[in-house]
Amino acid sequence: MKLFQSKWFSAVLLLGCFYSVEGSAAVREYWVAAEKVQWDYAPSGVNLMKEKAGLGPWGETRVYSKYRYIQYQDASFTSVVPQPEWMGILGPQLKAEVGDVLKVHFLNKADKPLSMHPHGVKYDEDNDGADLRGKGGVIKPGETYTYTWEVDEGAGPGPKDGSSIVWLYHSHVNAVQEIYDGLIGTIVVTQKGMAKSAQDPSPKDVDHEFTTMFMVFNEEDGEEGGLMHTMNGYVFGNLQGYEADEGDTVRWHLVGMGSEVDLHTAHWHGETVLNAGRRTDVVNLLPATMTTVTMLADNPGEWLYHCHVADHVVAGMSTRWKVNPK
Ligand SMILES: [Cu+2]
Repeated sequence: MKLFQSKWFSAVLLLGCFYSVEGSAAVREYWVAAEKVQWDYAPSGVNLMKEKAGLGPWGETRVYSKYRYIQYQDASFTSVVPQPEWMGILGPQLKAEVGDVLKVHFLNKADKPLSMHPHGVKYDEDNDGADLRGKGGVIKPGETYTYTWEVDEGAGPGPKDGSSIVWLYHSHVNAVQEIYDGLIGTIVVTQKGMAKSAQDPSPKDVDHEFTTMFMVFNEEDGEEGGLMHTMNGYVFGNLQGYEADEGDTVRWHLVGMGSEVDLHTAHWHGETVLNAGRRTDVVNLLPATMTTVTMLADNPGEWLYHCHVADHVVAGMSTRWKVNPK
């Protein structure tokens, strides 16, 4: 059943990305809207790591008004492409293989000017999604803009990387505010020749690609109860759904965001990872760090996965992930 669910998810995600060929390049089209939402940092209502400890000051207000990037099936922007549970507040994961072109049709369904600015991929000024000079820098409410991003060699894995790497995208009209709003997501680029198929650019040598963003959202001008120490927008184990089977190869795409408080050290219990050829079980992240590591999930169990910074753990930056036995 679990296997069936994960296959169903990837099929839907494939439907959500329209694949075509122009000349020699594969074009991958996505439809993404920015929308105002209500976000619950702990939808279970409890501390799932230590129930008796409660949610502390962070549980006094759990729901805040946020913005999110939401993926739609097509240009009608009517049916939402469902995301795996573990993606949390992140926008859709835009996937491509080196040599492809990403076309992202952006609709601003929110109440202020917004944009999409990508890291890593190649763009001209009109497709930078930032600054006032390019056409894509400021998209007003109700307007649509199509960003064209070239996934060239410089956007792909380097000699010491695995077969795929992660890049951020985020709104960049008032970038600081909009990242804290929740307008952030990732792009994953697979090495040329390593895609599963023409339609699915995920790397063929891994079974799962999980993404985690470590960031402290600042909801109440620095008041402790509004400093939400999140993994993908969730606190105290409310981030659910990281699950692999014994023997699977798992790729973890890690990103950090925020300010000086955002020095994070992602730590998995139960397994180690390869980080650009080095073996570890802790990966350090600073704001806008993008790191991809690979794990052989060979140790069944339900394991902790948390930031190792002392006061971040206490404030809820932790969850669990699972390796099912064969
Ligand atoms: Cu941390």
